[in-house]
Amino acid sequence: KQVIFSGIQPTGVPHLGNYLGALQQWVRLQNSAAPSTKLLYSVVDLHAITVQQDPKQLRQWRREVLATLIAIGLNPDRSILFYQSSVQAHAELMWILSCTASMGYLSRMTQWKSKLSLKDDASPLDTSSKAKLKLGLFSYPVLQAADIMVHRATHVPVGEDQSQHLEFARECVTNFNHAYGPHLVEPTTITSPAKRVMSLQDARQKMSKSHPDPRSRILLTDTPNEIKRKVMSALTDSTNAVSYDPENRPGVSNLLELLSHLDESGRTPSELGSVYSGLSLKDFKTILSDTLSESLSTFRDQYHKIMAEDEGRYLDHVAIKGAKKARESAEETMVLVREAIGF
Ligand code: AQP
Repeated sequence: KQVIFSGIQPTGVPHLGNYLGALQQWVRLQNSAAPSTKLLYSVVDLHAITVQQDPKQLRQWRREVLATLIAIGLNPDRSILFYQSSVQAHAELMWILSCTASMGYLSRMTQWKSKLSLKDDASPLDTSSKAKLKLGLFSYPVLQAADIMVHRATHVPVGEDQSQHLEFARECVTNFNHAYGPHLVEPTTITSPAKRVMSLQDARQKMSKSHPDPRSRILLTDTPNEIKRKVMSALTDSTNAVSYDPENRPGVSNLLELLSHLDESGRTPSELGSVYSGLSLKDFKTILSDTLSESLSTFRDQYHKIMAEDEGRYLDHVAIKGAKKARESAEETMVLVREAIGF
């Protein structure tokens, strides 16, 4: 049986990178799935607290992210939408997997190293820097593995930045099954054509919710004016012409890639580079910002409608219903796991 699982952190309003890299694929999978396929999409709030969050803000972001999932087209009657912390089995399985997970493997994770600002060849950290590092941030991929395995997910649609974590999740399955028998399922990673959407302010960094410069990302809720301001101030280079050359012109190439992901006729970035080669950067950016505003307008309307309806606690209702179904789904696995371990 096919089971699709993925998650998004409630660390802010989702941006275009989240959408093109993952969320859009979640909707496609929902809409093309066979009736027997189980789909679970989680707002992974346990992951969000690996960095300290303001409780009021976190509660608000959870609602906003849940509203986003519905506004992009996920149907709570078809896909199970839930807050991760409502299903305790995620944390329980994480502990169990921790007992067979390799520290050495975890310490090689690129995301862990980048949070430490470590390069591959960096020297070891001193004692005071080590004291500031939190265990949760280090063991985050084990929780991610538990999220996937607790629902026996066969397919996990994520952005390319998560590939290494999925590889680790498969390693967790192997370790557990080797120790206790073949109870956990090995998941397959599904990546979107937009594998990695880059920052508007630095085309070598991925677009991210937590980057301090808000101009580096387009939020799905941005108004046409905000989109225009951000696109116009996107960092390009001193050549006032359009061409696709990711090596030498990363800024403008990133913008062409964005346009290509939104292009209804499916033109590649390099084809679009030729189509717009006669334009100034300013005119090209205007076309991109108009296309973005247009593409996000239906989402924006839906999102505001859902948030307005929330006076009637619509989102709470969705979350309660989703948590109940997700708990049932997780419990099916946990019964097998507890039995296999000897509990
Ligand atoms: N720039 C990106 N390009 C393509 N895919 C992306 N994803 C995130 N950024 C990009 C994918 O979006 C899904 C949800 O991401 P997440 O919120 O769980 O975590 P993240 O990868 O850590 O995203 P952010 O926006 O960078 O959050 P912060 O700043 O809080 O760390 C995932 O499938 C991810 O691959």
